[in-house]
Amino acid sequence: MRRTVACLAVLLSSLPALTACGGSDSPDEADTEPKVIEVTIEGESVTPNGERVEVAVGQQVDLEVTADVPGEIHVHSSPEQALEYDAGSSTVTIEPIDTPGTVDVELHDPAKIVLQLEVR
Ligand SMILES: [Cu+2]
Repeated sequence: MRRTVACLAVLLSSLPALTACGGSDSPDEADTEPKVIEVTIEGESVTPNGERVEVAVGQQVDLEVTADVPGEIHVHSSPEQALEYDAGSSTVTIEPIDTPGTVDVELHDPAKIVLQLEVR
């Protein structure tokens, strides 16, 4: 049963390249896992600092945020996403982006570009 579910996910993510189902070491399978990126916000200091990160079209991105005060992360996808985080450690999820391109992930207070997602 598990295998069937995994297979379906691979099929959905790799259309229209319909490859044979059943290969357990297909590289496509990794792309269905969420991308996890650590983000640290301390006053004016934000890490990462505008770094480019490649993600697949349709791939979920989880940001593990550690912050000194609560705030909001803006994802300039279409439509835009506003992700609130708490003080301390929390995880926020960027919904999968369906259009290839570069998407800025930023803070407005302080005004910083945290990441540029290269969706391809
Ligand atoms: Cu913004």
